[in-house]
Amino acid sequence: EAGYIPQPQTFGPLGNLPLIDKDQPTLSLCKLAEEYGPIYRLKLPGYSGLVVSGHELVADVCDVSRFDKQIYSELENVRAFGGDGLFTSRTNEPNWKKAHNILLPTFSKQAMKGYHSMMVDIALQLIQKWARLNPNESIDVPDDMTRLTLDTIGLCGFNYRFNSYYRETHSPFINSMVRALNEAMHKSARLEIQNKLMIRTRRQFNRDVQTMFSLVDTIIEERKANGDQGETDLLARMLSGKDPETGETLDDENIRYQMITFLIAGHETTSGLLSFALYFLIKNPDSLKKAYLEVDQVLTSPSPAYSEVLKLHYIRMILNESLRLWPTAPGFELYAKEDTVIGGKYAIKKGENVGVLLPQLHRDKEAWGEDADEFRPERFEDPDKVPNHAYKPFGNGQRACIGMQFALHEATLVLGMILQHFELIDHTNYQLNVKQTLTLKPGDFTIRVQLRNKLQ
Ligand code: MNH
Repeated sequence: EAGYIPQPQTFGPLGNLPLIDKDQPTLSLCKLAEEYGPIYRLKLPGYSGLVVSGHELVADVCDVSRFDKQIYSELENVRAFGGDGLFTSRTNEPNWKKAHNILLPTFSKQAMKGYHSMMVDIALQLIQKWARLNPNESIDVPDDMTRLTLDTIGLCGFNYRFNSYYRETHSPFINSMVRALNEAMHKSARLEIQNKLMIRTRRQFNRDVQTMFSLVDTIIEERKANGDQGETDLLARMLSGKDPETGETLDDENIRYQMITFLIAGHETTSGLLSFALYFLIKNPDSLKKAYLEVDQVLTSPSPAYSEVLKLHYIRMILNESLRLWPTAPGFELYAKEDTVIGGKYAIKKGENVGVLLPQLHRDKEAWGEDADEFRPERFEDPDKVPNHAYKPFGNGQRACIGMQFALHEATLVLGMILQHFELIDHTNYQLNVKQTLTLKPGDFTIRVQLRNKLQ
């Protein structure tokens, strides 16, 4: 029998828009899923599609022979500065496959060896900053994590130091990037006529795009002028790497887009992950205790070795579980390549949009069990027992996250080093309040820390 797909209440030309909190769109979509179930229809100005969050339906839409990544309205807006970089290109644009081929080896698990010491360099800056705080000074967790992840991708990516720990305010690049991302998200929620009238907003957006271009173009020019100095960063590989299929290299404009893409993708999501992980640890003393035991066993010197990070199994499980409950990139968008049927009964038309709603999928009780809402890293102890189609924090198929190993190596190292050095103090009895830009993070989250050796 044909499946009926429910749709929440619509409001004329606004469709379902009034049901979506523009500051927390993902949480609004999750609420609707609670009410309407694992598949529902969503209509917004300029958008119509299905929202799926049940594990069986997601298994179907993750079939790459039937569904492909959709560059939805917000991503289309991000193309103003991400261009045909990996994240915002369509799979059939020539530069997607070309850059994918050239860059895949530079993001392999093996390649992390080459970035490790640069990651340690930045992580030590964070540790030193925290070690010098007075006992009554508190730490803005997402803010310090953002400084860390930005500096890390700057150094590993382009041998560029943002030096975020040496400045009170963020660099102009970051201010422009945050403002432009925000505008890319909000623009889609407005009617076309509203956008036309917002002249100042549009001018600011154009200025922000130019600010990002000029920093990145300067780095590329300087690197080209100085020639090959034996750098092993991403930029060096982008300048010299050849597509094994065609022998071509990336052009300068595309390298600019890739650099901006890595700076965006490489900083927001990983900083959110580290922030949520610290949140879960302060609220789950048993997990925290196990984490301390592991760290004390594995990390024996002030600057961890690459091989030690690979031994931080429980830390890795904590990160996996954090990404399950709060996937910092909370969804991805697909379209049907042909007419098809999902879940054995829902007819999907060729070209129709399907969004995968990750926080909801990751709490699907059919896949994860009755305790799906609880933080329990042990779920990831045995990789064979992880319900893979109910866990997609890094997306799916060939369009999945290319930076996954990078993010996980960095986050494991940093979380390990934080626990190696500090007791975490939940001085406000923090109550989670999830903030959304394009990605999720815990809002207004502060902690205090105390050097562990002071306690002994
Ligand atoms: Mn990442 C794609 C999540 C860290 C670079 N990333 C994706 C997608 C998800 C995702 C989900 C798929 C989006 C879609 O289908 O539309 N990424 C994450 C998370 C983290 C993360 C949760 C950290 C935690 N990502 C990183 C890092 C980098 C990076 C770090 C780079 C240094 N991500 C990318 C790029 C893509 C991507 C590039 C696009 C890949 C492609 O389509 O070829």
